[in-house]
Amino acid sequence: METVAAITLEELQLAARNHALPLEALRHPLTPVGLHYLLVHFDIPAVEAGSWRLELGGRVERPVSLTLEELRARPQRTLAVTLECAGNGRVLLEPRALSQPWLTEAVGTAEWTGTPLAPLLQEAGVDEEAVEVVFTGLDRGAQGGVVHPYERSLPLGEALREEVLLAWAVNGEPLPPQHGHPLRLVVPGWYGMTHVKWLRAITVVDAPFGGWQQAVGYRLRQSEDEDGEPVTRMLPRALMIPPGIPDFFSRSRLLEPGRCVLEGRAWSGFAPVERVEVSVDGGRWEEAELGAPLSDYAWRGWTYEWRADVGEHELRCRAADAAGNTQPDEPAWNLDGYCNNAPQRIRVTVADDLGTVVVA
Ligand SMILES: Nc1nc2c(c(=O)[nH]1)N[C@H]1C(S)=C(S)[C@@H](COP(=O)(O)O)O[C@H]1N2
Ligand SMILES: [Mo]
Repeated sequence: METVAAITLEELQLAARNHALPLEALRHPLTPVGLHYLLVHFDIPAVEAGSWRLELGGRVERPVSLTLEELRARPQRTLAVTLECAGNGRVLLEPRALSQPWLTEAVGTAEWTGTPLAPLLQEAGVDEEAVEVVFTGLDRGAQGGVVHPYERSLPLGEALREEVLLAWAVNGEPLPPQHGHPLRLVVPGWYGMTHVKWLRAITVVDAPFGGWQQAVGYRLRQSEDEDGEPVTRMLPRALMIPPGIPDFFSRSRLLEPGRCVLEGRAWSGFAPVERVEVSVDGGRWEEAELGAPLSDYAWRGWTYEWRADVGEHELRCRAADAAGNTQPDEPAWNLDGYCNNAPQRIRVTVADDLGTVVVA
């Protein structure tokens, strides 16, 4: 049996609310919405659909208040975007931060439909002193002993990128409650925390935003008294659909010997994925075949032909992007457990008669 330090009741409570992508769902290029990973810090807020408005203000010449109908009447764009939680891999760090205890599969890819943010900001007239844009959700709670709404900022230059959307639909349907109904921010390439759900306000500011989720949360630090670097874009990662069939409790895999086409998906928020490799039993990394990416901001499929022989095996996969980012063999530790993109490992028992296999 494999263990990590004992899971606390609080971690289990978070894990039961926030679910990951079942790995077999990697077979879908676009993740069906119910299978997309989910992360909600506080509660899913109650939204008054009739009176909801988006307030855009702060350091702009012409603040605006928009209904959903007004937003939907604006130019529309649909983009396939891969979202991954920055805490993905947290539970595999030692010692680990007490938070949502993700393994490796806090990811999903969907087609988000909305209106580009940049023209809205330009129409409102951003002041010369503006440096950041703050996005505020309707949800509130306490974290780190501080009560606050969920809110995050982006540097002005990032907020003005053409692919940044205010989205009201996912995979062609209105956003469901858990994914941000009625409107969420989508910032392709960035880790999940950036994509603020249940958006109620967008505020242009002339000084760096100091809210908890920005100044304390989502920073790579070794100790409490460090400021740390902010977490931004997704590091490369490849995931594999576990081959064969699972053992119920351990979820280790059972497979008959012979040719087995391993398949999975790989993404990076920095640059296109240009290589995926597979290693069997700690051996040489061998190149997988790449499929076409769904968009500039979404994962691409990969396949690798494995000759499975009878015995116990461990499979690993890893991705590298065109900017030179790779997946390290060992994760880089940080206090809050972000950005652990160490390679996924899958144990497989290969046997002629699966009915006789006893999983330890
Ligand atoms: N308002 C609000 N937005 C939020 C969050 C939240 O708790 N509240 N969680 C963030 C985090 S940490 C992640 S990883 C993504 C998850 O998006 P999803 O649940 O749609 O997959 O939403 C982000 N946006
Ligand atoms: Mo997250």
